[in-house]
Amino acid sequence: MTRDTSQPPTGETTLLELLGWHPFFADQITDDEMIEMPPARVTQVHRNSLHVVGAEIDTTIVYPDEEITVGDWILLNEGRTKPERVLDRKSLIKRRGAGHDRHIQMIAANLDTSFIVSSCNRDFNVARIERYLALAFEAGVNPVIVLTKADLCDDVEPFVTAATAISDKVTVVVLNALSNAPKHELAQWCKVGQTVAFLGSSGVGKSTLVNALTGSNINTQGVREADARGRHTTTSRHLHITHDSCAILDTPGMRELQVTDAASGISDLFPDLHNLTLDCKFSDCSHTVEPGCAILAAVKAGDIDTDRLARWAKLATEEQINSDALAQRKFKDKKLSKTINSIKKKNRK
Ligand SMILES: Nc1nc2c(ncn2[C@@H]2O[C@H](COP(=O)(O)OP(=O)(O)OP(=O)(O)O)[C@@H](O)[C@H]2O)c(=O)[nH]1
Ligand SMILES: [Mg+2]
Repeated sequence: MTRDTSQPPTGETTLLELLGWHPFFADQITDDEMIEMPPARVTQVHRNSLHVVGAEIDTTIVYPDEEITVGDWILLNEGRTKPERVLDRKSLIKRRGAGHDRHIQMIAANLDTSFIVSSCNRDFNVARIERYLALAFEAGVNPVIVLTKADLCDDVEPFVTAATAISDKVTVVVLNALSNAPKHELAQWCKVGQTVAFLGSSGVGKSTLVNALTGSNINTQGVREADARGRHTTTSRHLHITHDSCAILDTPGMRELQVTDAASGISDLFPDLHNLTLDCKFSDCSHTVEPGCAILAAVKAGDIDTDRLARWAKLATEEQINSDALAQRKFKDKKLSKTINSIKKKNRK
């Protein structure tokens, strides 16, 4: 925590507002429930516990049966020891978890803006930024690309040009995270009541940006000289609450960012390619050999950047494989639980 939450906030802002409380959540509970089951926001998730903060609440509680992620709003039980209810989420950023079962890993809930951070050096990678953007679009979270280490770069223009070309729906900001720039350059997304997250590879400056916005002193470490890679300094997600601006989530650099259940996010990111696929003769066109393929026709006419096309194809194929596998697993789980229930029923007779 970067704030002593037992102290009332200054001015008209309530503590719940500083935490990101919003009519969307208030509409889900009655006045009586608000008193009996006080709302609190999950600021950290551990294996067996959650850290939650609310009005006069700043405590660790047990992890319930239901899966919960950082940024969730919960209603606490009377003893304030466990969640009674998880409120519906305004947004949810998720990816395919590690392992063979292709389960979904929730990264953060109820974000308004995700700052996708990359530095103006060898870390910069359009395909990786596109992955983060697809996840943000899918979640309905506003993405902003933040290019750091401008002070260490002789010419930021090629980085800015490449980042700006990714999507006309995304703003690009270039700055020195160690200066005063983050406070004013990111101010429009960091108003009271908003929740923002910093996402990106290790070493790009996510914690440095959190420090710049909150005035705190989260641990940061230099990157490896040889390849500009970070040292995975931040090891868990932590939602920081500020006195006078937004709630800010710092995240560890993600080694692998596999997309799943993100078809509409990918379409939002590549709307031109998605629209072309609708003109293909066959609805299951693979865009490789089929006659009447609108994508192949556009390639032939020189209307498409083939590198971008290859990135889209890779992302869309990966999404489909992961989502199909997930749907199959869900189907199998459903079948299994049906079988178990019918055995239980028989045994009861
Ligand atoms: N000169 C300069 N250094 C920066 C800038 N942003 C970050 N750094 C430095 O880069 C190193 C890594 O920054 P961190 O903030 O720890 O990076 P991170 O993204 O949080 O990394 P992980 O926690 O490992 O995911 C630190 O030494 C920072 O001081 C910048 O804009 N300019
Ligand atoms: Mg960090």
